[in-house]
Amino acid sequence: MSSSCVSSDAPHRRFNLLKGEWVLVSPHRNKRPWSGQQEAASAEVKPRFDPGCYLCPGNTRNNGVTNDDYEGPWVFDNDFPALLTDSPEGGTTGDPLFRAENVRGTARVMCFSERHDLTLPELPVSEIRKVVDVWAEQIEDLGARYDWVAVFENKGAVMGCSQPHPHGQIWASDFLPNEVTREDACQARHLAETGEVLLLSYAAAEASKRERIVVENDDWLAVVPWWAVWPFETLVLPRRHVLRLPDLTGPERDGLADLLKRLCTRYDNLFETEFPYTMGWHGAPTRAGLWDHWQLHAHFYPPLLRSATVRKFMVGYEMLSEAQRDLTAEQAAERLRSLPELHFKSKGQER
Ligand code: H2U
Ligand code: ZN
Repeated sequence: MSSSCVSSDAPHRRFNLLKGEWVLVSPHRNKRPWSGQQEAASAEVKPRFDPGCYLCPGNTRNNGVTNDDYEGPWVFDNDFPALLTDSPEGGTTGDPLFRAENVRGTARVMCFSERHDLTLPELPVSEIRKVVDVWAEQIEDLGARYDWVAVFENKGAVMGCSQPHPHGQIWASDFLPNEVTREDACQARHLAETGEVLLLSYAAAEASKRERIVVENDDWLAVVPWWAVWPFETLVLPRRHVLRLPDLTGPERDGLADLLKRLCTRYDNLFETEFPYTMGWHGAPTRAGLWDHWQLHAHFYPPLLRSATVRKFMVGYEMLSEAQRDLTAEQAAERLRSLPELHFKSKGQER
């Protein structure tokens, strides 16, 4: 930490400018013993195609619909969507103590590729680029009709992922969800107060400090953010001002595919496991409006703390007071930076 007034090895709080909230950092606590829950490590070898998988090409899903015989990314309507296209529109309870409003939306599932056995970092960069293109297409398509399009991936059973076939989700809604509303307000305030785009200034500052960078290339930066809450949380940022994924140029999409492969490979190599996380894209809302204060970014929120089986719990003080971490963002970035970019599963296969 560069500030002379805040000690990097004593308890301190850091401010998350994007969410407008503090996180308690307790680096002196790093060595506390652990005899709590361990997750079961999965060493399972998956087949290229699984006849029993609901998401593999040509298979029949739970509801009787047959999947396309697809190659590359493939999107289908979620059979159990949380939002419906034809539910009642626009009503509220009108009761200030018991507020509610009707909402509409839709949900889709996106298989990253036909391969049942390959997670995002195990796909070649050219295949990850196709995933980036489909993310952008989906935001463009649904963004024409909805205020917000959430593009995300829950990876690993520990994060509640229900299907082993590598996939993400897309939910579109006629409202702005809480996280987006908060980021919107914080970014708008920052522009109004400083005349600068928050995450553009932040990316430039991280690029020059070089304390929290995990991977970078000409167009992108992945950092453990100053205000990280999850042990190995990262923030993926373009270096240029970009509002939404569909605005990315071809070379920027290639750069993103390269960065995602390298970042997720480091994640997997950290504990030699398919590193679980929830990741997702935040870009300017697709509702009509002035969104110049926005900067496109992705959050990776991985739960693992000290091995493939020991996770961080957001409980106790965190649920009741505020988020807390022991490992500093700088230590986490250093750990991830020290890892190779050859995937642990390909060890011994390199030529
Ligand atoms: P996870 O990303 O958390 O694993 O969720 C998978 C989604 O896939 C989930 O929203 C959908 C579930 O509704 N799904 C289908 O639409 N059809 C199926 O046959 C299996 C799962
Ligand atoms: Zn499958």
